[in-house]
Amino acid sequence: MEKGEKCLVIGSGISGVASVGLLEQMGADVVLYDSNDKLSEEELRRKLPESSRAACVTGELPEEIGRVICRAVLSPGVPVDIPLVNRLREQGTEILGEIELGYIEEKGRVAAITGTNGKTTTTTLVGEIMKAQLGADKVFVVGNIGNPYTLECTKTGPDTVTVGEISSFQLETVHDFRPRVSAILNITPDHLNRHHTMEAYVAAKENIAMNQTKDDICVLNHDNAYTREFGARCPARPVYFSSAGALEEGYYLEGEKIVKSFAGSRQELMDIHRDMRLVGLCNVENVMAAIAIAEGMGVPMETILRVVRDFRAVEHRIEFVASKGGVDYYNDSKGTNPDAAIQGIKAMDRPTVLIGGGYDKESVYDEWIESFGGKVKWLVLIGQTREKIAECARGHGFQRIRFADTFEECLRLCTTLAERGDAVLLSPACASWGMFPNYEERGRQFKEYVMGLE
Ligand code: UMA
Repeated sequence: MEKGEKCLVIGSGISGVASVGLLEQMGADVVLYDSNDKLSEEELRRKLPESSRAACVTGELPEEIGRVICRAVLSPGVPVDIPLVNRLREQGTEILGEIELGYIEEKGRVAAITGTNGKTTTTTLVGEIMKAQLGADKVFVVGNIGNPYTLECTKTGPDTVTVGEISSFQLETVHDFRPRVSAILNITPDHLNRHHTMEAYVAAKENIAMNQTKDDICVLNHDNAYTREFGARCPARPVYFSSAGALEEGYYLEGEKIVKSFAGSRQELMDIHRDMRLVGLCNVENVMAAIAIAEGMGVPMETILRVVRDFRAVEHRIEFVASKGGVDYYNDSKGTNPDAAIQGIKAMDRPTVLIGGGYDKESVYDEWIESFGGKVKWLVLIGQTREKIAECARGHGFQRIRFADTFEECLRLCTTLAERGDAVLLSPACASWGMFPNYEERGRQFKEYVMGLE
């Protein structure tokens, strides 16, 4: 980058603020812009360190600023087809995402994980495995998990590993990003309000491997039609995992055992009950993917299995909170789409009072409702999508529905409805936006309420 190059950062969330920092270190002349006109320029300035010289703009971006911008860095939440971005693209401004910007400064090896569900658990587990091998100071866990890549990339070196959880939003704006090992854990409909079509969503996910070559590895789910088929045209060497049946080559579940099979040699790696603290088939898949990724990154199997054995659930992902009055409470606030929420229900082994609803991402709820399979006793609905979900549930013959106007009312209702021996599961199949700033806050409020129960 040339010194003094005019760069625009769109979005003043954690990615935007970190991008400003990196661009300034790179010598750029930066404008931080946020389209939210409820934010003042002063508020944007306060998000930046005092040393920053970036100009701050909110609301409409004046045309004279737009015209002189050479590069625009998009925060993940900024759609690539809004008028401002289209205008910049048309005038020849380079458009890149925060992940691509971080990658420019990457000096070590990268493992990158995407997929509709399981990303956070798999990324965290791979991060732990890499730390066990290299030491905590040589591993950076970044991306959608909540830690911007641009905050960490300048600390990388030839002996470091970056493990990235990369969302489809982030993959729309990569250009040269090339992980040594990539993974697409699964693809099911999600974020269709942003990507518009399933084809566009799948294409964004596949970008994770677009710069890879046969010297690299792409770990894929053999049980998912999209990812299985991608293996045939993937530029990297595909390595499959499956929880549905034996594979000639790959990692798979056979009875209670995770098995590795390559070049005619079969090895039983671990027992999913005895050697795993995570619950649910989705987590068996996450563990298989993590094993495949870590082996691809050159970690000895002995180290991998040692870490897997000790690894506990990630916060907000089918996380056991507490048992109160004979009722088990589970926080699956990260169940932000129907497919993730299906995994949440599948992991329950008792009658369940389920909390659903939230922000409308134009999802379809039929499969989620069908997965209730007699296990869900009551469905307590909140948020923007509650009517839509209720209508869908009734259409499937499920009538035990209650509405709540606030989260607190919802939690009180759940404690009344749940009986000794039941579970209460927060797994809403919707994003939290509208009622909460993010799913973490929704999960935290759930846990706080549960811990306060007698
Ligand atoms: N904004 C604009 N113009 C727009 C849209 C947004 O100016 O057209 C502004 C908003 O007013 C706001 C800012 O952009 O001030 C927010 O930017 P952002 O939404 O990109 O939020 P960040 O704080 O930078 O967080 C992002 C990811 N957010 C999203 O993808 C929506 C975080 O993922 C991620 O952890 C973080 O970068 C670090 O990489 C969250 C998420 O919900 C967890 N991800 C989705 C998911 O997991 O389903 C994909």
